[in-house]
Amino acid sequence: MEGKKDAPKAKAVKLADPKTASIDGATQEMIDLSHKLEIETVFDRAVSMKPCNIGTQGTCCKNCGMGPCRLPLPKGGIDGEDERKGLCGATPNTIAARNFIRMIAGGAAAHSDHGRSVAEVFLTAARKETDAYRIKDTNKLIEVAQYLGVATQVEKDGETLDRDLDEVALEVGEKAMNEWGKADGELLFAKRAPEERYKLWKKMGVVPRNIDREIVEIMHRTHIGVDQDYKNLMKQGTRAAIADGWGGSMLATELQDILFGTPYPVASEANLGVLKEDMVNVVIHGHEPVLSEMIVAVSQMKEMDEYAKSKGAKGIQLSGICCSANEILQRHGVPLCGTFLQQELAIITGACDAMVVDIQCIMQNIANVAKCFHTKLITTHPIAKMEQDDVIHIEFDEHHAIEDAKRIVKLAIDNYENRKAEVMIPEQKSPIVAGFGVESIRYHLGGTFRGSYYTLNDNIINGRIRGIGGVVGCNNARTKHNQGHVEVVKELIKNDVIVLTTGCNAIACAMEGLLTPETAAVFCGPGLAEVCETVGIPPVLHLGSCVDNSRILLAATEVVKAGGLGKDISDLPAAGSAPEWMSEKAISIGHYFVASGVYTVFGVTMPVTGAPVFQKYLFEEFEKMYGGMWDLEIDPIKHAHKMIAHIDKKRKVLGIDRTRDRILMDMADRREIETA
Ligand code: BF8
Repeated sequence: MEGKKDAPKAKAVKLADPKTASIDGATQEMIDLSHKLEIETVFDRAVSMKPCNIGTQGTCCKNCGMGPCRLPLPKGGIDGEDERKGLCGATPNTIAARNFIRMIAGGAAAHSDHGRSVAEVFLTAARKETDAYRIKDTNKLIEVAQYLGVATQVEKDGETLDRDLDEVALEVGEKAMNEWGKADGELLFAKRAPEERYKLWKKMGVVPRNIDREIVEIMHRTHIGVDQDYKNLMKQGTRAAIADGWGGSMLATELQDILFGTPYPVASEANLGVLKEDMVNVVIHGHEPVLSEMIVAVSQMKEMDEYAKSKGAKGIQLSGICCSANEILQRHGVPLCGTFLQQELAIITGACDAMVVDIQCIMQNIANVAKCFHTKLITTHPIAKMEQDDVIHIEFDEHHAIEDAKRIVKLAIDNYENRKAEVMIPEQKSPIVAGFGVESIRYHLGGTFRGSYYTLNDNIINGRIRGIGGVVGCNNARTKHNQGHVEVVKELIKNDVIVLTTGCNAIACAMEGLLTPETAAVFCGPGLAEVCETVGIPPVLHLGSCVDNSRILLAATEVVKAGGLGKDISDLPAAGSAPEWMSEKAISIGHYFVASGVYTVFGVTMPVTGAPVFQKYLFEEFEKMYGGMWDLEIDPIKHAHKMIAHIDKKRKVLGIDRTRDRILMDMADRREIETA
C-alpha cells in the first residue's frame, strides 16, 4: 500500500566478546558457552543497550509528573551562567544533589534494613524463642553492650558481679532495635568514631538522630518543591550515610558477629571451579547470613550427607555468590563461587542444583537462565520475590529456621538426578586466606605490649607500609569484569599500600590469587612484602561483605587510637576506592567514607558530572569541611596513583614522609651514600 513503511527489521542481537567482557578465564569460558547455548547474559545486554547519557550525568529529574526534565551538560560545557532548569525551575545542582542523596537513601535503606532483620533474629535468640540461633561470641556481646549503654556488671551486697549474659543479650537486642526509630537522642555508635570526628559531626549538625528518620527525611526533602539548595541536600545525605556506616551496617556486622561468630583467618578457594560435578551444588546468593548460616549448618548434618549419597552424589558442595558468599566464607570457609557478574554463569555450568537467594544484587534474569537448566531457583525473603513462574518461594522464618533450611537443601538434593544439560564447570579456582576483621588485624599486626594496632602504626610510621587502601564495591557490566579491581589493588600493593577489601572487590582479588600470604613476594613493594612475610598475612585483607565496610571504619579508628598518626581518620595516610561500583549501596558507602574523613575514588562514572558546580562541591569543597572528598578516575593505574598521592600528602603533613624516602632507596642509592 502506498505510504506504508516497511516493518522495522528486528535488530540483530549483539553478543559480548568474552575477552573484552572480563579478565577472568572462567568467566570468558562461560560467556563463550552461553553463546553456544544461545542463552543471553548481562554481558550481552551491556553491549546491546547503551546507558542513558543524561541519567549518567545525574541531571534527569523524574521526581514529579511534569517531567522527566532532562538537563544534559552541553558538549562544550557551560560558558557563562548555567541557565538550564527543569519545569519547576530546579537547577542542575538541585537535580543532581537530589538524585545523589536518593541513591544514598536507597543504599542506606538496603544495608540498614538488612541490619534490622539481623536485630530481629538477635532478639528472637535472646528471648530464646528459637533453638536455631544462639549467642556465639560473648566477648563481642560485652564489648557492644558498652557502646549501647547496656550495663555488663551489677552491684550485689557491695560486690561488683558480672551480669547474667542472657539479660545482657536481651537488653542489647532491645537497645539495638531502638536505633532504627527512637524518638530522642542520637545514634549511639556515632561516639565509636574518633573523638575529633564526632566533634566535627556535631559542629556540622550531621550526627544521625535514628537510622530510619534520616532515610525518610531524604525522601521528603527530595520531593518536588522542598529542599532546593544542593549544600543543604548534601548535609542530609551526609547524615543518612553516617547512619548507614556507623549505624545500620555497623549494627548488622556486630550483631552477626555476636550471633554467628567473629571471623578469624580461614583458608578456602574462589571462582566457578569450586563447583563439583559429582556433588549436589547449592549456591547461596544475596546478603543476609541469617538464612545462609542455617543452610551451612544443615548441609553439614550427617542425615543430609547420607541423603545426598542415596541420590548418587558424593555429598553436598556449598558455595556463594555476592555478599552471602563473603559472609559464609568468613565464618565457615565456604568457597566463593563468583562475583555479582557471575551469577548467571554459575547456572550455565549446568551443575547448579539449587540457587538460593535472599536480598540485594540478585539479577532477575537468573530466573530466565534457570529455565534453560534443571536448576531450582529459590527465593526466601518476603520482600524479594520474582515474577517468573519457574521460581520457587520458600519463605524463611527464624522461628523454624532449621526446618526451612532442610526443606531447601532437600529440594537441591532431589534435583541432582535431574541434571540434563552437559555439565561444564571451568577449572579455574584460586586458593585464598580470608576471615580478617578488626580483631584479627589486632592479633596479627598488633603489639601484645599495648594490645592495640601498635605494630601496624609502627610500620606505617617507619615507611615499610606506605598507607592503607580500602578497596571495595561491585562489578559493573559497563566496564571489563574485574579489571579495575585487580589493577587498582595490584598497583597499590606494588607501592607498599596494604589493602583492606570487602564485597565484590574481595571476590575479584580472591579469584586473582591476591588473598594469599605468598602473593606478597610476587606483587608487593619491598616494605609491604617484608611485613606480610614476617607476620604471615596476605597484602590484601578480606574483611567481609558490604555491611562489613563498618569493619574498615573501626579498623581506621583503632589506627587513630594506637597513636602516632594524628587524631582523626582524616589525618591517616589512607584512601578509599570502588573501581567498578554500580549499586546505590556503593554510593552510600562512598559517602560515609568521605564523611568519615577518607579521600574516596570511584571508577566507571559518577552521576554528578552534568552539574559541574555540585561536582566541585563533592570533589573539592567537601575536603575543607570533612577532610574527605570524592573523586572519579576511570583508568585503574591513575586511580591507584591518585590514592597514593593522597597517602603521600598525609604522610607529609604527619612528618613521616622522610622515613618513606629511606625505605625506597635501592642498593645503588645505598652504595652511593656509603662511598660518599
Ligand atoms: O553488597 S559489592 S555488587 S554483592 S552491592 Fe552487590 Fe556491589 Fe557486590 Fe554485596 Ni556490595
